[in-house]
Amino acid sequence: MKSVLLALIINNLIKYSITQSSNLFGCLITQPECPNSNISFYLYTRETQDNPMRLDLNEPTSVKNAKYAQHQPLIIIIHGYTGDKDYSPNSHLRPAYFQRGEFNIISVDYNELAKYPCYFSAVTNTRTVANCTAQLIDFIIDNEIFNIESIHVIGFSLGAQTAGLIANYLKSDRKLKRITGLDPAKPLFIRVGNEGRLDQSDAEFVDIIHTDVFDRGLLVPTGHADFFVNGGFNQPGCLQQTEMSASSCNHDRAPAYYAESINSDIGFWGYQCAHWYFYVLGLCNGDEYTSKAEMGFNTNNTVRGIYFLQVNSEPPYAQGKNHSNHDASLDGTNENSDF
Ligand SMILES: [Ca+2]
Repeated sequence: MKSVLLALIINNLIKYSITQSSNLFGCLITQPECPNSNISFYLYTRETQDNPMRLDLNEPTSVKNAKYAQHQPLIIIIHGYTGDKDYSPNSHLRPAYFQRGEFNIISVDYNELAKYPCYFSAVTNTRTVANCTAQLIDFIIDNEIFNIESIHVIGFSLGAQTAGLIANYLKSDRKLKRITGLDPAKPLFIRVGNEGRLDQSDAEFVDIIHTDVFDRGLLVPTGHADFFVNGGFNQPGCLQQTEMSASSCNHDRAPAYYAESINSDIGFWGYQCAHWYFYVLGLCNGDEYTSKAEMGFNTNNTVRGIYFLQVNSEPPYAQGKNHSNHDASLDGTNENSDF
């Protein structure tokens, strides 16, 4: 029996080693090659938001001749662990963008490389996802479909770290205009250097929203502008969630807040504080002498530093410039929260 099992294992290892490696859990570690059959790109415009076009560099005309919205920005969205083109943050962001107006949105889909329970494999695969996304961006710029100034990359969780890695693969004279990191993933990214994760060297402007720093997200600020919502933990309303864990809820609020910011009249305004520890010690507040900055869609690319803000427990989350309910206590409670 043991020899049969061993033969099966060896047979599987040989089979998968031809095109990609896989362990007994079926976790794929893809070959580092682009284009890659496990990484897909879908273009959405307002007109095609329910029927996206596949962009495939194996067929360059699919990229060159795609029906882009002329003279509109290009937003590239990268999902995280267990995600896909229709999962968070795509499900939050695309409808919000198209509610606002016309955009070109490319959703990266690498679901096959990020399946549960394969987190370690998924992290390894992000290098190839970043490489293939960089290849697509280079092609788009080389063929003058978009200029680099009009490209904004947004990644959630593992996708935020992937967005940062794109910088490692773009043609050497190129730097992305803006990367937004939505609660960049923490596991396996705490001890890596900046070349292995999203940091402010990866784009002209890197803004980051932190919502789950005690569990799935990173506490360390690595952008030009880092926004810690409710201190970056215990998002109001998440303890009452029944459909997902509190941590999942906290983590998923980052794309929810960004999506709301796209069409918000009052906006998410944070106030500056020199350090997260100063915030939790209660040394910072949103008084009139403190610098303010808007989080999300409208974040100005000149913003620098660390900002804090409170939100409501349910949509609309934004509280505008109202910081009167600020409470930096570690349990995250404040007058407007419901726990
Ligand atoms: Ca980096």
